[in-house]
Amino acid sequence: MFNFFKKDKSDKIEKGSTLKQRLAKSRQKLGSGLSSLLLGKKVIDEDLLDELEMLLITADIGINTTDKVLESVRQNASRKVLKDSDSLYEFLKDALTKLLIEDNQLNTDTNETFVILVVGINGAGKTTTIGKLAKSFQNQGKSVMLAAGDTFRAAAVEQLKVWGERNEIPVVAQTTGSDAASVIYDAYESAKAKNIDILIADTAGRLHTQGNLMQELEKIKRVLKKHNENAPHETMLVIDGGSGQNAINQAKEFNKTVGLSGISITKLDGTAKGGVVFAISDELKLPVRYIGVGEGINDLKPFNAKEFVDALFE
Ligand SMILES: Nc1nc2c(ncn2[C@@H]2O[C@H](COP(=O)(O)OP(=O)(O)O)[C@@H](O)[C@H]2O)c(=O)[nH]1
Ligand SMILES: [Mg+2]
Repeated sequence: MFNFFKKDKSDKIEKGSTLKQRLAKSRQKLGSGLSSLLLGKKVIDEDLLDELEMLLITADIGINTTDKVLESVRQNASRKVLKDSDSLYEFLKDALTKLLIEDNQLNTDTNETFVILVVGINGAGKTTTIGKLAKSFQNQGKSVMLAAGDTFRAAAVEQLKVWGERNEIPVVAQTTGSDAASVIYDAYESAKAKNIDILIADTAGRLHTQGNLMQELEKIKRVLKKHNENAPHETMLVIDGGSGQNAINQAKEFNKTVGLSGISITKLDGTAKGGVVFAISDELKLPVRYIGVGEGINDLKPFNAKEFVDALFE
C-alpha cells in the first residue's frame, strides 16, 4: 500500500522526474507512434487513416473517441483544410487537447471543512493517492484529517494510522469491521470541531457489481449530506491508468451509482495506456483532478491538459 515506507530511491532517479520522463511509455506509443506515422508530408488517404485508427485504438484512446477524432479528420481532409500528413499531426494534437477538460483543478477553498470521499476498486491506488494528497495539502499550509473508511482489512486501518502519525496528520479510525459510514461521520464531526480545512475519507475497494458495497457508499454520502448538504464536496474516483478500457467502464459504473465529481488516474508511469485519459475526459465529461506518475509521495500531479499533451507530443 504505502510504498513511501520504502527507502530505496534509486529507481526514482533512474526514471527521471519530469512528466515527459514519467509518461515515457505512453509518449513512445502515442507521440512517437503518431510522428513516425505522419511526419514527412505523405498524402492523406484511406490507408493512412486506417493506420491512424489502429494506432489511436491501441493507444487506448477508445473506439468511441477514436471514431469521433477520425470523423473530424475526414471532414477536414475532404474540405482540403488538411493538405498533408504533417498538418494532420498538428491537427490531431489539437483535437486530442480539445477532448480534455480545460479546468480540472480541485478548489478546496470553502469556509467549512472540505470533504473528499475517495472511491474505486481494490488496488487502484486510493490509499496511496490519499497519502500523496494529504501531504501536498499539508505543504500548502492546510490542515488535513484522514478517515480510515476501509474498515474491511485491519492492515488498511493500521497502515493509515502509522502513516498519519509519522506525518502528523490525524487519522480517525475504528476497529476492523465497523460501519464505514459511522467512521466517516465521526471523522467529519471531529474535523469540523477542530476547524480542519480538508477531510479525506478512504473507502474499501469495491466493484460496481457488488450491490451491498455500492449501497455502503450511498449510505456514506447520505449520512454526510444529512449533516451538511454540501458534503462530500468531492467524490473522487481513483482508477488505475494501466487498466485501459476497463478504466472507462469502471468510471461509468461508479458515476451512475454514486455520482462522481472528479477522477484521478494512477500508475501512468508504468503503462503505455495513457491514451485512456483522453477517453475518460471525452466520455465521462468529468475533470481529471490528479494523475499518479510513481510510488513516491511527490508523484501525484494536479492534471493540466496542456502539460499532459505536451509531455506526450513535444
Ligand atoms: N507506479 C505507481 N504505482 C502506484 C501509483 N499509485 C499507486 N501505486 C501502487 O499501487 C498499489 C496499490 O495502491 P493502494 O493505494 O494500496 O490501492 P487501493 O487498494 O486502491 O488503496 C501500491 O503498490 C501502490 O504503491 C502510481 O501512480 N504509480
Ligand atoms: Mg486502500
